[in-house]
Amino acid sequence: MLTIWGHQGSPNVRKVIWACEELGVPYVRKDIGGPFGGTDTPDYLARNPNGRVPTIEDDGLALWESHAILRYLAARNPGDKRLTSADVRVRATIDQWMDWQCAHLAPAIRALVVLVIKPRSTVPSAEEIEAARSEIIPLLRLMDRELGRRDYIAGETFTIADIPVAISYNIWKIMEPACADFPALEAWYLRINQRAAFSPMSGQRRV
Ligand SMILES: N[C@@H](CCC(=O)N[C@@H](CS)C(=O)NCC(=O)O)C(=O)O
Repeated sequence: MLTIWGHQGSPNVRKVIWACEELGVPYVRKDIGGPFGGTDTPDYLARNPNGRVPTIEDDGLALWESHAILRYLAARNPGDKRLTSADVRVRATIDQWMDWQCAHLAPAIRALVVLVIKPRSTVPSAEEIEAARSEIIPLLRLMDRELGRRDYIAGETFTIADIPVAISYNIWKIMEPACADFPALEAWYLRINQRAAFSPMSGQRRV
């Protein structure tokens, strides 16, 4: 049985849970990190020397970094290409969007989360919030343009590339529920919300 180490409040853990749910991979999840702590113990560090969540263990393999885990899960059963593709070009496009989420979208969203959601001793100024928003908006506009050309972020089918970008967009929606400036992005997000495996992930306010 595959084990997921990590608390459900973590967006990176939620990516892994979502992929397991999509693929019907049985798993047990152990609460660690965030309010649960425990990522600095020798036992956990032996599995993940980076001391972050998520980590998975699967039949003797310990693996960390959420996107490496997503790629592993998508390729775990060679006969099952539901979340990836046999076509190397499509796989490269999937990788491109996953790297983009990690390098650009997630840090921009996180900068706003730190201002408006995470508890702080000082109230952020309107200028600080607007500066953080202005880093995110061009990225959402880019996604909106791309999703105007196809149904999913890396092609015409749902893949592991949709998971990180949808997790980030979910956090944006929590912070900006009234924002409807991106029609293709919204239509994609509606499609994503209809997936059975997404429902347990959506509506969670903890980020
Ligand atoms: N690049 C890593 C980032 C891992 C990461 O920073 N995880 C956060 C939670 S989203 C974490 O472990 N924070 C400390 C904690 O929750 O205890 C990944 O994608 O897995």
